[in-house]
Amino acid sequence: MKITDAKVYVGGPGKNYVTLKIMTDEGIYGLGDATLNNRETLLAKYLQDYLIPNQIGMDPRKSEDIWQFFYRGAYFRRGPVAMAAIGAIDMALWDIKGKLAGLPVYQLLGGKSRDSFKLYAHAAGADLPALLDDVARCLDQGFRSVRVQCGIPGMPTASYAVPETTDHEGDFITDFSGIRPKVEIWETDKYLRFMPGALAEIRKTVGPDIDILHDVHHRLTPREAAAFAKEVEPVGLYWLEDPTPAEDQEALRLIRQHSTTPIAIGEVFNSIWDCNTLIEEELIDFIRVSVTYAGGITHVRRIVDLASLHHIRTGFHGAPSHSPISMAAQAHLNVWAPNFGIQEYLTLGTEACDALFPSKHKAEMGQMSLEDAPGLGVDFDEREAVKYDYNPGSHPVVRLTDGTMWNY
Ligand code: GCO
Ligand code: MG
Repeated sequence: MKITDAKVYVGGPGKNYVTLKIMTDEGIYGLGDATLNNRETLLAKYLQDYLIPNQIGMDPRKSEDIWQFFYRGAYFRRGPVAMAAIGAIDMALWDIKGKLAGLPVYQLLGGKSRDSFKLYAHAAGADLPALLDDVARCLDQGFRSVRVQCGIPGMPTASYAVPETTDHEGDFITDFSGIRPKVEIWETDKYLRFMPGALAEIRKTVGPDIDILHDVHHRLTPREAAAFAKEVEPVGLYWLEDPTPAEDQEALRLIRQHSTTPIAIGEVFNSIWDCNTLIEEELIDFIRVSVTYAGGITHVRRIVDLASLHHIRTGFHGAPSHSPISMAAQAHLNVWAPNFGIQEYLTLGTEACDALFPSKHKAEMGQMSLEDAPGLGVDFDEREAVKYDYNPGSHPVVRLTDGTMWNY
């Protein structure tokens, strides 16, 4: 069996999804997602100019050897662009493998450990009453686990993932007005004074049975994060996410020494080498990698296995940047993983998105379940794809009040 060709498409409804389609001489094709938020065209170029020409003629069943070829063979290893490209190829090869075997991918991983798995939603508000309304909206939709982000009183702009106004709608992280980012101003002191009380208020409102998650988005120093994690212990958070910049694995030691609040980290990690210290020293509770940014099913499975030796559960990244293809790849891992924790889920299921990526997988009442189709169980409609083009966008950047650049 041979790979005969591969194509890359960029675009989608409200998102620049980067979709890879690998064709074979047996008529079976596989689909992968290489969407890297706000850097999408780089992935298309990298795949088209370097990886696809190398793939033609390879046996698609040798997914391990192909993974090693692109990882070791690149010499300049890792990084988000390289790993998302390998990730897309790897997903597509598992899709092909499943279709060849006539089995859903989870069966190739070891079968189901659960029939459906828990999802968490995002709630945000420009102030606490608006946030509580948004939490109520998530609970009405059936979610029992909600990530909460709140505007901080006195902060001159909205903080991470929070809308400027109380009457917002949709995904406001990426700004599609152009490539130049808006500037958010961050004030740590105001955040540290306000957020613990807000989290306590949310717990009082929702009661003990709802999982509350909160994302600090890399904004604190290790000492500040340790103090914050300790202070919010009575809230009983499901997790505190990215308390410090993720590239410093050692920073988590201080937080761990001072607090038992569960810590989740890893959405920006590209490989096992970004989280092996965190996992082996048991400094975190949830690993947040994604199949797109961390090299596909082949590599993420290794991270999940290492984590399972250390009581660490999965909590894969699922921001709207992921297409239904990588969300399905993660879903197959989620129904299998003995150490599954939770899955981030933002409603992808608009009519336009469903038309572009037809699938029968179901996400409802805060749970996701998989249809038993061979492979990943998601298709890609090329007639729909021609409706979309690349649309430049950006995240905000963050500065302190004196102008110093800070972490988004
Ligand atoms: C999350 C993340 C995202 C990122 C986004 C960046 O927890 O969902 O923090 O919202 O900000 O993926 O592109
Ligand atoms: Mg996050």
